[in-house]
Amino acid sequence: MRLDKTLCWDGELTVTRHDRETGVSFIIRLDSTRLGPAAGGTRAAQYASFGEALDDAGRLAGAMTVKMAVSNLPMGGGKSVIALPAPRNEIDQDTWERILTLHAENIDKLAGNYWTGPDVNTNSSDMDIINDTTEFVFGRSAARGGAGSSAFNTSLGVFEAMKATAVHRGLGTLDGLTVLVQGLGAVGSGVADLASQAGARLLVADTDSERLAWARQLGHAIVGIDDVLTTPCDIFAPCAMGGVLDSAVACELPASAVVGAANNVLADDAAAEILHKRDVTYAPDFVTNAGGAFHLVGREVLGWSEETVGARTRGIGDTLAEVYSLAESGDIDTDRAARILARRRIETADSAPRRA
Ligand code: HCI
Repeated sequence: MRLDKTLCWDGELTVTRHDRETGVSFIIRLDSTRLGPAAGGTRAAQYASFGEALDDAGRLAGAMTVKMAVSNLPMGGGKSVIALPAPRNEIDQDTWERILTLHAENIDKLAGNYWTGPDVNTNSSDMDIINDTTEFVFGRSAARGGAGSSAFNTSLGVFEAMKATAVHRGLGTLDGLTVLVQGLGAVGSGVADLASQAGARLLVADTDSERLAWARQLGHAIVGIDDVLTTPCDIFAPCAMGGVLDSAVACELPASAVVGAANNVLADDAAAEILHKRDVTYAPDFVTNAGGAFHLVGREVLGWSEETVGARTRGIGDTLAEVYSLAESGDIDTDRAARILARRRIETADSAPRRA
């Protein structure tokens, strides 16, 4: 039997469902429950094929596994994809609520082995709707007893990662450095704010004209979306979609470092190695963007105060320093080094899988 390559995935479980009425396909992938129940957000997007949606869910679930492990959080990795038949903004509220409810039914059947949360195109209000059907959801609104949006804390973690990376590179503080932020959504705009307050010169790119007007008002310089990967800067911060750095881009990127918020920034296996050879410091995305997980898991599972969430998020700088040190001593790329640290944590965990 010849298997489709998207099915050759070494995670633990894939659940799929199709809804004829809306034309939506649902995918939940549990990459690993070794450290605890699999957790990871629900992404709603259009995909060219079901295979691409499966592949995306698998890669994103895998990123959650290493993120939780390297961040020392007692959760595994999973992710959901809701593959839409039309752009999200063309779906009316009743249809959207039906979609979320069907997704919530699927989550509920997994009986706590998978916990969802907000991701691209889903927010706290959507988590409230999911919570009408299942309890296994992070990031509900505060009114519903949830921790709300994790965007600010994610931005804070990326900012800490930028500071640690600048020090590692011998660039000192962010004051006077040029930071290019790609994507001014909730997380990217927060990163731009924090870097600007620290004295960085901001270059920003987005497809949305309102967001660009906001940036212009703050005095940031605008870079065209087609020029992002060829504009010189000290730190490139990809905060939009993943997959922006393939090998060809890695060969040319005119930056000293890459420190962003997007999940799965690297588009192929060789990109990290190429950046390493060119002495471009790559801060692994699953280390830098863990602030969201600290906020959600910290507040909702571990009972942390805001202060503890803040302290653990600032610790992202220390984790990165560990990654850089391991990469240097082994002359390996930073993505590999961070995966080694994650694997160590997974391998030294209790042999019995834990439940919530
Ligand atoms: C993320 O890191 O992608 C968001 C954090 C998160 C953590 C747990 C469940 C859903 C989302």
